[in-house]
Amino acid sequence: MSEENDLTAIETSELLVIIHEDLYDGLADEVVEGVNELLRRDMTPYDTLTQGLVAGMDIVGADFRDGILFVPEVLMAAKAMKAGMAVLRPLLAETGAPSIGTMVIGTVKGDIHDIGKNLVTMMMEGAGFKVHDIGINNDADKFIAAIREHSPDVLGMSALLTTTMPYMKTVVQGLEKEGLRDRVIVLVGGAPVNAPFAEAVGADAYCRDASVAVTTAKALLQVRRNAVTA
Ligand code: B12
Repeated sequence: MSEENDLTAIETSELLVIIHEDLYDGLADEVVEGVNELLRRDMTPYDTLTQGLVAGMDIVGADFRDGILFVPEVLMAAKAMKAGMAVLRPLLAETGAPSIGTMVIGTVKGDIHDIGKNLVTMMMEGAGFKVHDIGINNDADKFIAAIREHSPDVLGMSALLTTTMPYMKTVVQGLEKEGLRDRVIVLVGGAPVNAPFAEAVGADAYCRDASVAVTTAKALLQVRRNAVTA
């Protein structure tokens, strides 16, 4: 976005394209500017996130896959994405919803991808969950320690690599060994994960995106609470 551009004069559809391009080019300040302009136009924080940032990251992902972009460029794009997310985070969390449950979330061992996990955290917080984010590259012991510390209703694990996703099973087995498995609802996600895989590793559900994570967590929590009171 060049400095001469007056964002306020641009159609929203075109502004979205500009944001995607700025994200692609790793221009964090410009992405933030674009996000603020969408919000000024009364686009909801959720639509700004999905149509502005996530859609932009999809383009980055496709070009990374096709060998058009490389790690340094993708890192810059990820930084720009995070800068945009930082603007939206408080707005998404600002629903005033009372705390409806607790979650521990982390990316599994060997994996440093955290954008999707951070998005899930933001959406879950926005839905009224208290979320303890234990970050990236977590081995089973770290997940287990966090569960002991926070006694969450929900455990979320993220993996973006086919080489790291099997580690989710190691974590679930660790929980079983420690007698913790039945205490938490286990949700798994990340681009290579799917429902049959979630079942195979002993998770309760696979969630394709952050909003599915919210609805799934709420639904499974309700089932669990009904079972306790029945
Ligand atoms: C950004 C990115 C990076 C950045 C990460 C920056 C960061 N801070 O996260 C950097 C440059 C560091 C990186 C590094 C690497 N990457 Co990378 N990366 C990506 C990229 C382009 C986008 C991922 C992303 O952020 N997407 C946007 C978010 C919003 O989507 P998402 O993560 O899928 O999350 C959503 C859902 O999946 C779900 N979800 C995610 N987690 C969870 C968790 C729970 C509990 C729930 C319920 C839901 C959920 O909800 C989220 C929000 O809606 C993907 C391409 C892709 N298509 O995924 C490749 C990709 C994942 N990377 C890939 C590779 C190969 C690598 C490297 C090995 C490259 C290298 N040669 O070094 C390294 C590995 C580093 C490591 N050890 O982890 C491959 C993986 C291939 C494979 N089959 O395993 C991909 C698919 C690209 C490709 N096609 O080649 N990467």
